Amino acid sequence: MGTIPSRIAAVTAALTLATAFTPPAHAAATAAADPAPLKLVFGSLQADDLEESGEDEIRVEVKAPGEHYYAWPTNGDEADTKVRTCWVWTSDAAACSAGSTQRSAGPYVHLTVHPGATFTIEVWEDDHIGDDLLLRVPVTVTDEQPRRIDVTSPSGKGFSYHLVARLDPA
Ligand SMILES: [Ca+2]
Ligand SMILES: [Ca+2]
Ligand SMILES: [Ca+2]
Repeated sequence: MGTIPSRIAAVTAALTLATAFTPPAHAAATAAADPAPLKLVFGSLQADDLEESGEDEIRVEVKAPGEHYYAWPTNGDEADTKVRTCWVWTSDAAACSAGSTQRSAGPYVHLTVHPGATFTIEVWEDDHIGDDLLLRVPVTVTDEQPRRIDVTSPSGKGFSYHLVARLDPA
């Protein structure tokens, strides 16, 4: 995929784009009051079975209509991940299983969204030939609270990742 400098540029752009997610026109038109914005809080990402042998090199991206950026790691690189590693961004939102090795995931690019917005979280494994998609989570933001995102790789892929996140009041 892209070179590291272009990834850093993408992350820098994302930091300014993160607040650009806006409610769709119909939501703005029908809401009596402004819908309360929500923030995407990443909890944890656990590698139960790797895509490669040894270590997977992983990153998290977020895509929305007209937007695409690298959410983690924020240095534009990938995180070297051994089997049973559980990356923890936010401990009270994490769901690491017993026997996993918890590691602090450090910072991620924060996203603010409004009810009615849609976005997709993707986890990728860096590869020379073509990066491998480990997880894809489409999210539609609703007023419903609490909003929890809990997804595992489809079975039969030869790898398994478990991502947990939530939407909190911004
Ligand atoms: Ca590898
Ligand atoms: Ca790789
Ligand atoms: Ca690979």
